[in-house]
Amino acid sequence: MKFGGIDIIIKKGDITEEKVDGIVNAANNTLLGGGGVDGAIHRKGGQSILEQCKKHSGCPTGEARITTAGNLPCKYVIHAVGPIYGRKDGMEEKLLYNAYYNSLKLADEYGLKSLSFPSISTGAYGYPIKEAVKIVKKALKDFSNRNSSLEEVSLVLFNEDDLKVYENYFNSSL
Ligand code: AR6
Repeated sequence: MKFGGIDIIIKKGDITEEKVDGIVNAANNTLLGGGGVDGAIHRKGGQSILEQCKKHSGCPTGEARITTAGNLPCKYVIHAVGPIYGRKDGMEEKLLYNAYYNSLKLADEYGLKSLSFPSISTGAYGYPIKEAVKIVKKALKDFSNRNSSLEEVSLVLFNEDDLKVYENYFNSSL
């Protein structure tokens, strides 16, 4: 599927194995690591990612910061912070949108051509995936209206159920 000039790929997989210019991490405000996809990225990427994260001194919800990727097969990691569902006073939708949109902007600033996202906020942060996918599609569509370096964006889901939710919604006319 194509949004503007960007190929959108939806697949099942482990984002730490993506051989792309950049992967996005579902981080927290400290940027100092955690569980889930964040834990996997820091474990496989090694100490150099943590050292660079420390220099950023945290990241507000809805924003993103970039580091190189250490031992991972990609070049950069964009650490984006999604909202904890139910704890942001009705601002969750906007904050999740911003996490995606700001990651895409940062990828463009660094001239990345290929970028892979996990499903931000739908694990430990409890965002219902059927709601989150609507925001992901909107952010990608909106971003594809501007010129950018990005040619390919992959949405990498960790299990079959999440994959189906994404495929169904992206293939629908909504
Ligand atoms: N590749 C792709 N997706 C993955 C992988 C992987 N290797 N591992 C997990 N997922 P979560 P959040 C999926 O909890 O909800 C951390 O502790 C997972 O199945 O990683 O944004 C941070 O430090 C789920 O669908 O991120 C924060 O404190 C999705 O990635 C907090 O969790 C996101 O789940 C962030 O919570």
